[in-house]
Amino acid sequence: MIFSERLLAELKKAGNVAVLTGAGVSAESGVPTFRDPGGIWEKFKPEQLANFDAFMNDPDFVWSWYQHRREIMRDVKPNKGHIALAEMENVFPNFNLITQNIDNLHFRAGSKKVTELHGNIERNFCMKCRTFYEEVDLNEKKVLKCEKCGGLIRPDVVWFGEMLPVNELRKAEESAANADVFFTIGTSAEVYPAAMLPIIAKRAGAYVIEINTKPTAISIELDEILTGKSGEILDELLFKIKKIRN
Ligand code: BJW
Ligand code: ZN
Repeated sequence: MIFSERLLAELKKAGNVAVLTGAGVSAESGVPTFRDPGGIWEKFKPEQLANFDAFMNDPDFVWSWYQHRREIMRDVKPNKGHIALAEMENVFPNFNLITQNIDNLHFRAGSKKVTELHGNIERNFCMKCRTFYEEVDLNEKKVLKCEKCGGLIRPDVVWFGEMLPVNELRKAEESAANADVFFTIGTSAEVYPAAMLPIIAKRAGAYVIEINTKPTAISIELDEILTGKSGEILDELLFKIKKIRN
């Protein structure tokens, strides 16, 4: 991949770099994305299963769906993209990694500061008394009940119609507004408010780059599009960055 002179110049001088990642970043690890054809979301749309009403209508079904996805996520490894992003934390004075992903792969790749906008699939909590349950047996295919109050236990992820965690969203918006360079990587940019972040960065004067295998809902608003797999592109980009920032 050939990177533009402009991109390299921006990266050479950047103090504040922010990155928004989506499911595409984990695709090369083998985690299915939400809106690409052929995935586990072909039969059930995210809007149908990732919401409160679906859970209340059939908690066992939605719970077993999350257990199935936990199994997939447990068995995969971070890819070159996650690893490059973890290394970038050490290169730029202020590097903010914001993710919509719930799969823990950024942490497992070594990133220390990660802002998780849509929660984390490894955590669960009681809907009645909010007791947290970090580890659950993946063989439990029926929804679990709280040991303290008998309430239903749900995954600590953000469903459609639910608020994003306030502090995380605020941090993400601040990082976007303060960024010199902003990357939006492996996300279709169809789900709000996360999809606003690249636009916030752009309006505040950042140089905004998209990395994706195909164009997205916001591509035309951005400064530069790098088309291809994020694992490959980020690995090459990190190599360049290390050279120019030496
Ligand atoms: C590759 C690749 C490779 C593949 N390399 N790239 C404003 C306007 C309109 C609607 C709204 C609005 N504000 C709020 C809404 C409503 C709603 C919303 O956005 N709806 C839209 C669908 C229209 N938003 C919400 O409800 C949010 N809450 C909220 O706003 O609260 C306040 C409020 C409430 C009520 C009314 C109004 C306001 C909550 C959103 C929660 C999203 N939750 C999910 C599920 C999480 C749990 C779980 O996983 O089960 O989060 S949905 C799902 O989508 C998941 C993802 O994080 C999210 C984004 O998906 P992502 O990551 O972009 O994945 P894909 O599959 O879409 O894209 C993958 C991309 O990768 C593609 O582009 C590929 O090309 C690319 N790719 N391989 C590089 N190797
Ligand atoms: Zn409880």
